[in-house]
Amino acid sequence: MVFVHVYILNVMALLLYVYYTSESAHSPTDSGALPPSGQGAAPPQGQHLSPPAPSPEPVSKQQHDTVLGRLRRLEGIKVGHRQKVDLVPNKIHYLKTLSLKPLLFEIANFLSEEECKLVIHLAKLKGLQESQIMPSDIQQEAIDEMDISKEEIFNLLDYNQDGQLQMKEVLTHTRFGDGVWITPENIREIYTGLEADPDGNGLLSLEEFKQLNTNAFQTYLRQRGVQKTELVRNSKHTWLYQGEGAHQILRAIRRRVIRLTQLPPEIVEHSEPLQVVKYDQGGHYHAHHDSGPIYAETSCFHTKLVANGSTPLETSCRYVTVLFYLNNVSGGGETAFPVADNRTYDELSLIQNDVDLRDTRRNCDQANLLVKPLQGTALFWYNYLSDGEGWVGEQDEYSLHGGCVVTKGTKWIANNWINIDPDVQRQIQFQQAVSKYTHEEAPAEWAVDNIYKDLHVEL
Ligand SMILES: [Ca+2]
Ligand SMILES: [Ca+2]
Repeated sequence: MVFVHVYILNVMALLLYVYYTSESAHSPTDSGALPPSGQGAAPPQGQHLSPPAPSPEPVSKQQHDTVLGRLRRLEGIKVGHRQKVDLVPNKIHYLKTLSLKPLLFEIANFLSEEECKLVIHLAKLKGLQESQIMPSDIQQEAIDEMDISKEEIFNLLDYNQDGQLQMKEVLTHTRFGDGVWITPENIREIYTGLEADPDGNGLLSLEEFKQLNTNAFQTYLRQRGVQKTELVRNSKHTWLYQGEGAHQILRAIRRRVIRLTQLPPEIVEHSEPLQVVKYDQGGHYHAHHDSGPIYAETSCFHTKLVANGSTPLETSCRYVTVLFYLNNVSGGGETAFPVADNRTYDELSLIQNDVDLRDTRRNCDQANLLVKPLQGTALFWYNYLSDGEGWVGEQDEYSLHGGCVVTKGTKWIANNWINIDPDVQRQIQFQQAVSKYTHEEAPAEWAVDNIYKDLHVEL
């Protein structure tokens, strides 16, 4: 039910945006729902909503140093730069900078062929599950329970405030969570099927919008039947435990990731297990962020147990992604970074006329950066910027990426995410709590699969 959660999260984020902009004393003539200037492009997924939250009691640099250390962050220098890294004895690896926004590196031969084969083998033994199940009506019910008027939603969507919803404004709205991926053709199909646009001008007025259910688009498509290729992601995955007692190769990969990222071993050791993903021919994953934006109210899945009270906004707090290619793919399956090193990031400009740059079934060829899968190669990038104090800062929106459609053969990858709470106090409390249970019987709620239960980790 992650998608329900993510959907609500985004609606909440939009509402919070209204709240923050209303609070920030613009002139009373401001609508409150729009950013103060520029393109009028309030990011639909709520990025830019508010500055990252200052910790209630800011932790001094000294405290960082004594408890977890300041987080090392590698330097990219410039695109194409190569630096030696010491990962395994008697072997030289090079870290090649692929982009600075996001800070992204490629490491050839990070895994040996045997290691790749073994990870695939272990994943098969474990069994893989569909990464995305068909959406259900639960989402609609959840939204119905929220007290948001149609006018409010319309105003939030109508970024250019012209009283009409353009195609791209509708498309960004439909990108919440793991639902059906909606294309411009779908929108036209839905307008016709639901007679949603009786004046036929291709735009939705407030009156036309009011006639639709909040989730009318998804509901319509589900009722007409949805193929797996029409979902946000079309793959199977499983999780492999990497902690103490795990297979020696999985342990070795974790240690190598620690050397690569130079992040505190205790943080890496208590991050998510290894996710192994299989894309069959025709599989894809449209462009997305691995972890969400951070607002004052945001909490992380992994530190929820130590956080005081619950908050409506949660995300996985994946500071770093390390992605491994486990095989050579016969056709397609590149990793696309549509806006890598773009001058600006603007969610709405990702959709131009009928071309949606996030669509990895159609538009990978227009991505700023494409990485071809090559067995053993690892990609490593930061999903968050630095806060300037040696800790996790704002989300790096440029880390938007997706898996291009596999046109021939099968694609196997694995992901290691390193989870760090942007609130250093909470991360410290989390580390203290988990280390307490390292050598004794942990209460059930501290089992790895429980800490990461919101990510559906089953070990
Ligand atoms: Ca508009
Ligand atoms: Ca119309």
